[in-house]
Amino acid sequence: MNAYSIINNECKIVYGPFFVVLSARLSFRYNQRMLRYFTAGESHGEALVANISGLPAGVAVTEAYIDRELWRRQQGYGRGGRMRIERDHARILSGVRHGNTIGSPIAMLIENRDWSNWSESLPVGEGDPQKHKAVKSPRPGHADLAGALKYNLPEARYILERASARETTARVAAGAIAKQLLAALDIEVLSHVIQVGGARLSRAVSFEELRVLADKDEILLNCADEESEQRMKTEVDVVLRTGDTVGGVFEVVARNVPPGLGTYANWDERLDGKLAQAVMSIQAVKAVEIGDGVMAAASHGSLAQDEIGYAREAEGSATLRSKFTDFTRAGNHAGGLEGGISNGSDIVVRGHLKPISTLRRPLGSVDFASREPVKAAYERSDVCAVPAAGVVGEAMVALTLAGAALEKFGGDSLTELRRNFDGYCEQLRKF
Ligand code: EPS
Repeated sequence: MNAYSIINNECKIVYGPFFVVLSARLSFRYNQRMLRYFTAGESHGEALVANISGLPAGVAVTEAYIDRELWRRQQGYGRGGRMRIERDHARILSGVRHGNTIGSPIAMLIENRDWSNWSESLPVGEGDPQKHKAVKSPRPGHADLAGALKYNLPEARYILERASARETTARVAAGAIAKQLLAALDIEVLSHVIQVGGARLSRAVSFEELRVLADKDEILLNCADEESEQRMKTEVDVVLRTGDTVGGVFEVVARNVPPGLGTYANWDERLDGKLAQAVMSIQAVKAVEIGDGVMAAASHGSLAQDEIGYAREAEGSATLRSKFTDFTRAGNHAGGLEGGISNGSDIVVRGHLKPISTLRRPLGSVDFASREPVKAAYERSDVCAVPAAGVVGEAMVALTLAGAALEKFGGDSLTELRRNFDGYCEQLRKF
């Protein structure tokens, strides 16, 4: 017999002797407690929506904290005119009462202020076709052409509406909830910019400096070193003058993540793989690096690993020690992940962004209708969004770590989660 069926949300593949194994594995994975989230909304539609489900009850959540994260995402030198229109605010519609999660799905709504300029050209109903603003020639590097081919649409308006990085507003709102859960476990997630164009951060930056950056009320390029930040600004000035765009690298650092999140047991359960997918999914990110991954590829094994010591024996010589065990590490080339498992050091994930694909001095393209060569469409855009992408990176890392923590520690209330977490920390201390 060879049959495939979905019964009561449980996937069963029936194929002779494999029945039991496959059935057990699939239903176990399906029933695992999982943090789930998704977003909806178009760049110039009425609003963005974020949904997040699977959080325990009792996590303190404030709209003010979410709005601060949304504000941080809107900042940075090189943003376009749109950011002068929007004042992002997340309105929580469900799942939070009296300042705490209640264990139910959380829904949030973020209005697009720009909608008032688009309500006639992008109506939900049929509207007046004369008012439609078509995107007549696809931009190289944007989703325009691939999307139009895929969805069989004659031009790229609907493609850019959803592919636009405006969508990351909703991810940051969901990430802010995940951060508030992680804060209840003393885990912090922050970011900074380490490169814009050819200008690189010239020195090591402490976690304390990242905290100071996150608290600033004026953000230039979200770089902790002033001299490096000025060089980065010069890179943006050049493209502002020339009608071009510039990319760069952001780094997300997560502190106090206990050793043991994620596993090598199955390829899709590796935490490094999950983090890579989460960060790679951010618009314009073309490479993700964990720790010193890129440099390590050109290095020797003796230099690329982080030697292990023990606090009692290695007094003075050890450089890094987490709060979870007395094992020490001589460095953190691994970016806090070994074998797909967190190892107790800071988790360090870098997102490498290509330059934004909407150029004021447009590149060559083809007119969708005539197929004649033309310049790519230009719509108001940013010329550099690396600091903003860093804040989105924080959100994606926070959501991934919150999911991994909930899978490991479970619990329907924060009290239960914290008890499981504390019990595990006690086990680590006694190891
Ligand atoms: C984007 C184009 C610009 C950016 C936008 C991403 O929007 P608009 O076309 O409305 O000027 O500002 O990013 C945001 C709106 C945002 O909130 O980050 C694009 O095409 O990807």
